[in-house]
Order: sequence, then structure tokens, then C-alpha cells
Amino acid sequence: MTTINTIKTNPYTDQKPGTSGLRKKVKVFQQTHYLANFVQSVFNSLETCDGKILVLGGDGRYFNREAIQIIIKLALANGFAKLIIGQGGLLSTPAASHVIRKYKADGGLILSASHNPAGVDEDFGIKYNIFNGGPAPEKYTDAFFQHSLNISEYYLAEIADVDLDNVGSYNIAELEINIIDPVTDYAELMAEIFDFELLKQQLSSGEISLCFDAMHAITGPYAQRILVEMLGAPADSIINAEPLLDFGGGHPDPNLVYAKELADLMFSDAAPDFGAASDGDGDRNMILGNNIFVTPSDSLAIMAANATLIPAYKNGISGIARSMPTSQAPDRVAKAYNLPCFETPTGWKFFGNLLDADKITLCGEESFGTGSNHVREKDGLWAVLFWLNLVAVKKQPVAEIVQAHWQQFGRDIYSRHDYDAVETEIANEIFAHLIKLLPSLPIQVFGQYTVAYADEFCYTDPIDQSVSANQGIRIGFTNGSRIIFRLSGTGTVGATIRIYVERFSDDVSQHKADPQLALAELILLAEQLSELKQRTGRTEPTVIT
Ligand code: VG1
Ligand code: CO
Repeated sequence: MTTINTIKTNPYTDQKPGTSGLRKKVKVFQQTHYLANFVQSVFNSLETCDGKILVLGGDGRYFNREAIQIIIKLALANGFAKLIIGQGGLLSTPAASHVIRKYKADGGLILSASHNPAGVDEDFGIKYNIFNGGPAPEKYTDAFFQHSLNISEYYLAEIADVDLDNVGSYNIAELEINIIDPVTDYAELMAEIFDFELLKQQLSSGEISLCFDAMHAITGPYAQRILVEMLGAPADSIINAEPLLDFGGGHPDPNLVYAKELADLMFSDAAPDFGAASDGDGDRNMILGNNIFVTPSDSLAIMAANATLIPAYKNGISGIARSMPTSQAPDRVAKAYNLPCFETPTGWKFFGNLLDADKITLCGEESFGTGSNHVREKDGLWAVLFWLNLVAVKKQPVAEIVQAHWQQFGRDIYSRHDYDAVETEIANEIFAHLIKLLPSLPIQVFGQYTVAYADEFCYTDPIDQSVSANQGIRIGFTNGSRIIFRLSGTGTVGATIRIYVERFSDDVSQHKADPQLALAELILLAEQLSELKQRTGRTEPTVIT
């Protein structure tokens, strides 16, 4: 008989999930009862845990294993019937989403702070995904938070730590523990979606050469199995392949700044045909070709325009969705192909309903996230395989595919400027100032730009009619250009201000333009309207993507 202990606790007041789960410094998570409080709050908000199946895994960062052992004890005490856990406590975010769906689990806990750095002084995170495999929508996360504010006790089974390293199934009291290989199910799914025969031919023969940067995070083992073992790419096609507790001290965010080694290679004479990187938990992707970087917004548009070349989408797609700050490039494809196109708030949880209702097949975010109806998360390696499959079928370099797309649809020149770790109070003042300014902006003229609308984005979910207000400030111009301001919901230090700017051009001579130059006037306007530089004392953004 397993002893279940009732542990008395007090609420923490800061357990409100952000854009993608609860993210804090490791030291915060290591406070007494902190993790248990949050997990118990999640469990308390579920109707019942009795007899339920829960998937458990994380990106392998510092504190992953410790957290998993605590959660196993909580799950057993709360009456779960079965835990499906990735071997070593590992599961990439998209693989976890797939495992939840494939084994008809009731939900999953994913341990990750995604693109945030890892290590004893860095970040940890946890999020709950529901039965459809997707991140819990706001009505769930609001309930988690409410429970966390009122918690007084949690329940812990008195058992020894579970062996996470051997695949197999066994029982502890009433709880079945099933340790699975974290890659196998996911790899099988990829083989169903893409033309693995064609990819194998071209990757193993060197017809397509590639470099994939796993950034010392979760995708190392996935890329090794799929790209090298299944598709025959040379072993040295993967760099930073070994997952490390601190991701090698790097920032596992696949962009030109943080994946510098890859970026330098792809813009050098030694560049292979194809380059890509993923993030801490494997849901983001960066796509590069020989001397070209594909913006995530363009990537979604190009995928949508070419989807029928991929086996899984050969009969067409039902629609596209993009997050509000993502460029309007996908909308142009939707219009041309007469497809529905949806604009959602930032965060993957807003795509779930549209995917479940088959209103959309593809969706994406400017923040290096793309995905489809195959899971309910964005999916880094899926995007890489999609592009490789396109290059293989079209027999065209990445640069040619992108330029041909711009020629047909025009180019949405795009950039995002991030100001990290701004003092929270100053950031709030900037937004208050902007909100006050909004009503006075329409029809004002700034150089070649006339304001058409200025508002705060409010989303009504077309499926369940739930309303999400205050999802970012939009200033739209009569020529379709936009400036958007948002506060990040994934940071752990102060506030991160994101400014997104875009401008459309169907002038082919503009298609080689450097976005920073082509957008200079809008960027300056964004800085002036927000008074960002005066108010923060910053002279330039922390990161430009
Ligand atoms: C950021 C991105 C958003 C993404 C989120 C989670 O959120 O902008 O598009 O969905 O990260 O991605 P925010 O609130 O910081 O802008 V991940 O790969 O960190 O789970
Ligand atoms: Co991520």
C-alpha cells in the first residue's frame, strides 16, 4: 500500500501562465513547494484525475529530471491511471503533442522554457497540454492560476524515484508507468507526411547537402534518427547535436543572432544547399538556403502555396492561420487560392480550435513557428522536412523558390525588433502612452504613410466565441504597411518589448533589399510614436530578426 502524504502549503501569487505556460528562473522553481503547488493547481482544475492518462516529458534542460520525479509522485497521489514518459524524461514539444494524440491521453505536462536559456541560473518552465495535444486554452490557464492562488495542500505519494532510463512498462501501486522512446512515434509520423524515399535518395547521394543546428537542445536525437539514420544524410550534417543540461550555455533560439555558427556558414562560400535550426524544445525552426534566410512569415506563405507537392497535403489545404504580428504574406496566398485565412493572437493555443474544426491545415507565427494539423503544436523538424521535401521535388535552390514566390505574390518586407529586460514600469508606461495616442492617429500622414486604423487587437475565437482582448497594439496604414507593439509573455526578467514592422512591395527591384533599410522609415516612426528610446535610454534593440 503506497502512502499518500498531504502536504500543507501556501499559495504563490506569481503562477499565472504566460504565452506558453509558466516560465521562471530555475531558482524560483526550486523554492519549497513551488513546482508542486503549480502542478497540484493544474490537477485541481481538472474535473478529476481518476483513471486518466498523462504524458510527461521535457526538453532535458537543468531541473528536468528532478521535476519529473516530483510530478510522478503528485500524479500517483492524485489518482492518474497511467503516465507515458519519454525515456530520460525527454520529449520535444511536438513529439509530446503527437504522443498525447496517438495514445489518446487526457493531457500532458511539458517541461520546457523553450527558447529561453537553461542552467542553474537560467530558466525553467512547465505547461499543460489538453487531450487534443495542444497548449491549454486561456479558460484552462485562467483556472490553473485561480487554483494556484487558493491552494492550501497538495498530495504526494511516498515512493522511490522512478527509473526513467529504460524503455518499458510497469506498475507502481495502481499507476502504470510507460517509458517510451521519445523519437520513434514522432519519426513514424514524419515518414507518413513526407516523401521519405525521395528525401533519402537526395540526402544520401549529396544531391541536397544540409546543415542542421540542434543548438545542444532536444532536437539532437530527433535529427540524428530522422535525417541521418532514416534519410542517410552524412553524420556531420548535424551540429551541436548533443543535448546538454545548459544547452552549451547558448540561447537556444533559432535566429540569425543566436544560431550564429549556422548563419555564418550559410552566408559563406562553403554554404551547403540547405540550413536549419530548432529551439530548446524543438517547436521552432529557422530555414536558410545557400546565402538566403527565409523569414518565418514568408516560410508559411511558401508552404501554403506549395502544399500540394507534399504527400500529406496533396489534396489541398482547408485554410491558413497566422498570428496577428506575422506578416500578411500568407494572406496573399490564401486570397489567390481562395482559401480561408485567420488572424489569431500570439501563441499556439489560439490555433487549436481552428485545427480541430478543420478550418485550417497550416498555421504559423513570425517567431520561427510553423505547423499543421498533424499535431497541435508548432513543429521545428516538420518544417525542416517540409522545406527539404519542397527543394527535392522542385529541384530548385531555396533562394530561387523564395524569389519566384515574391515575383508571383509580391514581398512583405518584414522585421521584428526586441528590447529585452526593460524595466517593467517603463514598459508599462510606454504602452499606456501608446494606448492614449491611438484615437488621434487615424488619417494622420507620416511621410509616405497614412494611418488607416490604430487599435488594440481583440480576438473572438470563431469556434467557441471566447474573447481575448489586449493582444497587441496595431497601427495600420492605407498602403497595407503595419507597425505592431506587444509585450512578451515568455520572458523572465523585466519586460520585453517587441516591435514588428512590415511593408509590402510588388516592385521586383525591391526584392533584394535589406529589410532594415527598406523599413527604416517605419522603424523610425515606431520609435518616435512610442518614445521608446527616450523612455528606456536604449539606443538599439537587443535582437533584430
Ligand atoms: C513568443 C513568441 C510567440 C510564441 C511563444 C512561444 O511569445 O512571440 O509567437 O508562440 O514565444 O514559443 P512572446 O509572448 O514572448 O512574444 V516557444 O518556442 O518559446 O514555446
Ligand atoms: Co519552443
